[in-house]
Amino acid sequence: MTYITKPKLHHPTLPKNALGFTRRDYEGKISTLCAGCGHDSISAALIQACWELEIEPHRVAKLSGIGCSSKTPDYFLGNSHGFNTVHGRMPSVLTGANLANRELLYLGVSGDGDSASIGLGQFAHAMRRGVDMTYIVENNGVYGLTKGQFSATADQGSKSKKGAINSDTPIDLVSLALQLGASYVARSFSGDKEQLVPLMKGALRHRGAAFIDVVSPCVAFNNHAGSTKSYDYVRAHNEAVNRLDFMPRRDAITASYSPGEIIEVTQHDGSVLRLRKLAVGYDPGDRLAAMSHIAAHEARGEILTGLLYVDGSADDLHGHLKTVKQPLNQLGEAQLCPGAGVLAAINAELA
Ligand SMILES: Cc1ncc(C[n+]2csc(CCOP(=O)(O)OP(=O)(O)O)c2C)c(N)n1
Ligand code: SF4
Ligand SMILES: [Mg+2]
Repeated sequence: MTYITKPKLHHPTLPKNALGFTRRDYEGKISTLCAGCGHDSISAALIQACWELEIEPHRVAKLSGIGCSSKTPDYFLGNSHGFNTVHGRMPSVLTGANLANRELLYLGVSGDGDSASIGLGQFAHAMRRGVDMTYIVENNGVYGLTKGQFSATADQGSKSKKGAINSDTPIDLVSLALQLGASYVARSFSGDKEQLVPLMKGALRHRGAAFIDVVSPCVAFNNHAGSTKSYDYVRAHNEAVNRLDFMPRRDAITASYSPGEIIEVTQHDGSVLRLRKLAVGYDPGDRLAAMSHIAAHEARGEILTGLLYVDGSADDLHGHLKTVKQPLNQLGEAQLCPGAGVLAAINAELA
């Protein structure tokens, strides 16, 4: 957490949206993450998406768990509601808040450790229940905050900063979200704002469980198999400064590529990601086809990005439970306690 706020003064010529807000009005505190961390690029994309959608900041509730990724809601939408929950528990707290007040826009920000390790059960139930939310996982394959242990999304065979090899099979959250019934499922890369901002805008406007897996390189701990050179680099350069907890300054990785194209992105550790952007003619309306498409590309070592699946007519948890439209704190005593007559009628039905 940082207590350092940005200056309130805005340049008078900054463009404003229809609400009269500049992008600066959607910012938060100054980030304390490592320079070049992919998570900061995701925060910037969220700021852009909310500004472009002309969302009133006070209508947003941002919730997160624990991790570098879960710290990021402090760095955007400083005028929105926020709640930093316990590790892996963001989905249940968000579900409760959402059921109590459906008038807010719910944004859940999490990490791969927060959602695929300790919070896997919570993630699964939020998806299958269709909680109306935008669920973003800032996926770096490690527990960044606690110094780089493998998360459940780490590639099998990848090498940690300490030299340990990951022998476990990775969890693909996108495939899981599809299987569990999420009605908006997408994947992107933190450094591809061109793709990420529209995906976020779509998710924020979607009714139901919208999930975006964002591959987000960790500049400090994302070593993988084949990155021996970078492992050596980190070891050679880091030993002397470890005690100071110093992270070498890096530039955020960016990627620009067209639909249908494949791009190889070299991460800070020298490892290479093969991102494949969905082709223009791809039909995101077929859940089963999306699942097999993802699996086929995964078998070729490619990470498929884009809007993988959307069901525009999906209902959400409120629809399933037939809840009242009014937020609970606005209900009067007469609605909350309908009286002995109503209870007697219910009892009579059960007799
Ligand atoms: C109940 C509990 N268990 C373990 C921890 C320690 N812990 C804090 S953050 C974290 C992992 C975070 O990883 P991830 O969600 O991937 O976030 P990142 O830092 O990589 O963005 C762990 C294990 C904790 N805070 N609470
Ligand atoms: S440790 Fe990794 S995830 Fe955490 S702030 Fe640094 S680069 Fe980002
Ligand atoms: Mg992580």
